[in-house]
This record gives sequence, structure tokens and C-alpha cells, in this order.
Amino acid sequence: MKDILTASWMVEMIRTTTNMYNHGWDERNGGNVSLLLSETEVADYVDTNKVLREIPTGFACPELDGKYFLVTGTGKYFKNVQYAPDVNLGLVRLTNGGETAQLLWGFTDGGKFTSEFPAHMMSHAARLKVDPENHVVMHCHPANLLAMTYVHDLDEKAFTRTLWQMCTECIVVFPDGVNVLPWMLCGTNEIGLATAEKMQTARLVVWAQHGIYGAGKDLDETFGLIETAEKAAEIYMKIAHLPLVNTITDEQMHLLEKRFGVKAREGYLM
Ligand code: 2HA
Ligand code: ZN
Repeated sequence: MKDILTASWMVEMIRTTTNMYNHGWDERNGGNVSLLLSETEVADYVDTNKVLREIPTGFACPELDGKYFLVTGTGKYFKNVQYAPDVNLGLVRLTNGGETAQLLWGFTDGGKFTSEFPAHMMSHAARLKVDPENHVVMHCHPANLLAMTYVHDLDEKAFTRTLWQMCTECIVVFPDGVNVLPWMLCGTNEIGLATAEKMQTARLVVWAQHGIYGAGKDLDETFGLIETAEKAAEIYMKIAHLPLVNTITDEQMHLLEKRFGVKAREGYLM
């Protein structure tokens, strides 16, 4: 067996969670990340026949049966991942229709996966239906996006259009826009189902007064997606209280669509 800490996906996970912490998106135990891995990717690093523990998930997700995930732990601080990856991260395989997670590596202090595991797994299943290349679900608490949910209309079209207008690259990076959930109790199957439903039409889902979920093909891309939306929200929070003199017009948005070969969410531009 090769050293799991040298696996490219492990290195990326450690770098990404560290970077998220450094961006101020993951105070204390805030945030969680899950990365879908293939059996071939993990087979060089763990004995897939050696299950360390079986952990009930509390939900069913038959679509993900047999799939492997590297996931952050409940109550764990992103700040600490780089110093003790085997305590703060775990590698699990779902079985029993998604109702059981078999621990293959990590959570060495007896811990388990994030409290938001339902939202993560249900979101993976939802994204895989529309994008077979999706591997990552990422949740965090970026300050400006969160702030925006206190002062901006939570209507998805209005929220998306405002973000698109804040930086030229937004419509190119997230042409499908952002979906928004009202405040809901976190850590539950209900918010998991609601998030997954929103994930069918966009890769970004804002949880009002809480944070954001992003999904994408790899850690870098998903980080960049949230980073771009957060930058737009930051600009919004800098200008929202000032008289608006200029904006990016819908006509200009259409030029961006053409130039970058993207299609804005149906009905979101005039
Ligand atoms: O686990 O971010 O939503 C920390 C969270 C819960
Ligand atoms: Zn959270």
C-alpha cells in the first residue's frame, strides 16, 4: 500500500480545506467538504476489504451505493486538517442502499462524518443525474454572501442577477445562477432533500443566514465557484448603500454569453 497522505486527492483536500479556512469561510467547525472517489483511485492506498467501523447515515441513497467519499468530520476544525488529516477527515464507502457508511480510513479519534452528510450525499446524487462529472460538494460560511441574505431579496432570479451584475466574470462562471433556500434547520434530512432539489438546476445553493453549497467536478473548480460568488457578494456589500450609477446591462450579458459560449439560466436575462 502507498501512503494515503501522498495521494493527489488527499493532498488537494488538505490544501483546499486549509485555503477555505484562510479565506475566513470556515470559522471553528464551520463548513464541510465531500469528494467522490473511484475504487481505482483509493485501491492503492487502503485495503478496501478492511472496514474499520460501520456508521449508520440515517438516510437512504441507493444511487450512491458502493461509492467512496473522502469527507470532513463532524465538529472538526478546517484549521486543523493540515496538522492531523487522519483525525479530521475520513474515507467512507456507502453500502446498504446508502444507509451505512463503512469507514476505511480516518476519524481516528472515534469521530464520524460531518453533520451535513445528508445534504452532501443527496446533493451528490442530484448533481450526478445532471452532470456525471460532478465529484465535489462543498459547504462554507463566506461572510459577504451571508451578509447579503440579510439585506437582499431572496428571490433566486433577483439574487442571481445582482451577483451577475457585480463582476463581469460571474455569468461566465455560474451561468446557471444561484438557488436560494430560506432559513432552515441545518444538519437534517429535510434541509438535505431541499438542497438536493435546488442542486438539480444550479451548482450553487445559498442557505439564507447560514452559508452556501457549491458543487463541481473537482476541488479547485468548486472552490473557484464559491470564491467568485463571494467576491460578487463582497462588491454588493460595498455598494448596496450607495447610489447606483452604472451596472452591467443585459445586453452586455448577452455579449458575454456569446464570447464565452455559455447560456444564462432560461428567463433570467431580458
Ligand atoms: O458543521 O457548517 O452547517 C458545521 C456546519 C453546519
Ligand atoms: Zn454550515
